[in-house]
Amino acid sequence: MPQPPMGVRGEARRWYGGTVLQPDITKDRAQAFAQEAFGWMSQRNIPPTPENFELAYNFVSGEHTELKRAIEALISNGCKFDASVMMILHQRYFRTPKEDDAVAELGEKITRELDSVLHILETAGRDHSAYGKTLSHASGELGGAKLGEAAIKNLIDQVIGATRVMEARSKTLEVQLQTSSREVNELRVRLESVRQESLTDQLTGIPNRKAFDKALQESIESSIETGEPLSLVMCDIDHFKTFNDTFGHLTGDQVLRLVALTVKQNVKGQDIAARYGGEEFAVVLPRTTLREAITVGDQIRRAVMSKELMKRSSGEHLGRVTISIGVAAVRNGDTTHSLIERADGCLYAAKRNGRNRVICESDPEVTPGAETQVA
Ligand code: GH3
Ligand code: MG
Ligand code: MG
Repeated sequence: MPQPPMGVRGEARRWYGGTVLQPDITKDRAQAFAQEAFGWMSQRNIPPTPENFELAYNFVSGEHTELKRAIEALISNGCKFDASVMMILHQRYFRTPKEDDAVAELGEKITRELDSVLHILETAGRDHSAYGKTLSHASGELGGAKLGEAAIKNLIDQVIGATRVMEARSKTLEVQLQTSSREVNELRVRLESVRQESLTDQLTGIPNRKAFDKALQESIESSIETGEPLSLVMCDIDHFKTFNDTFGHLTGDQVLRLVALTVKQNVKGQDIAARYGGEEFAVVLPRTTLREAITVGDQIRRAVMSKELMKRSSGEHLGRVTISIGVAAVRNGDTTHSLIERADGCLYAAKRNGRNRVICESDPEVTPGAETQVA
């Protein structure tokens, strides 16, 4: 059986997701449909991406009747199946699950717009075929029995009339298509910004826990695929409760912003610095060994303690804050949970051993399964 196009992570999970494949379909039938789907795509020069294959498979197998009807209508209208038409169809018939309400709402608006584009394309096809019929009728008449002048004039009038109607229709369709495509683009931009917002921490402006979870999961998958190292750095501000109690929560918030900025400024490229929660920050370091990650962690630690804090409104000196850091590197069989757990174990060892320090999993201070509460 032709293999699903690979290379993009997460495809395997999506492969049959959202389709109408019957679970009891026989292997032979599935194989035949898959081959037919690949043939259908290659005939039309359609790139065999997972989304296109999903469409093609469901079309050739005929199990998705609505999709089949839509594609057949487009074929009979002479529609060219380029990337944008395929994308419209995919969005229309195989939408991914809703992320959250705002994203879902925008997704629905886009789908409605895309529906109207599909409708416009189908109408254009019908108009063209009606126009074609008028022309072929006229040419049939002209090529047949000898016609009188009046009959010829009548035929010409019919063709001119049909051409004018077609011209007006085409203009309207063009305007409709332009409007729809502009709206789809605007919605797409808004969707992207809502998505971005849902992955950003409101207080500090850096990626939030959701973004971190996603980044770590993807980085672990990538590290398994490529065999390249991956490290995780977990940071926690020392005695931050006392800081808040002394200077107030709003000042504490400013410090959180400053620490976030400092962490971000001390990582680069593919590294992802995120707010893990409260006064904790995490950095995912792809292609980075444990040793290198310790160096990055220590740079962050030094940078944070080097900042002398001052209250903007009053000029009051607030001293400095320090952070404790735990570092772990990915191992065979690791999950996000196990990797975070080890880095966390190191972080608590750093707390136990006096704070304002970096501890990694190969350090003797780390006691596996040690109590994570620190006095
Ligand atoms: P340790 O050195 O053991 O980490 O001590 P700690 O006081 O930092 O740790 P603890 O877990 O006891 O307290 C964390 C504090 O972080 C308490 C909480 O008020 C503060 N914090 C968490 N999120 C925020 C926030 O968004 N803004 C502010 N200002 N403070 C926060
Ligand atoms: Mg904490
Ligand atoms: Mg703390």
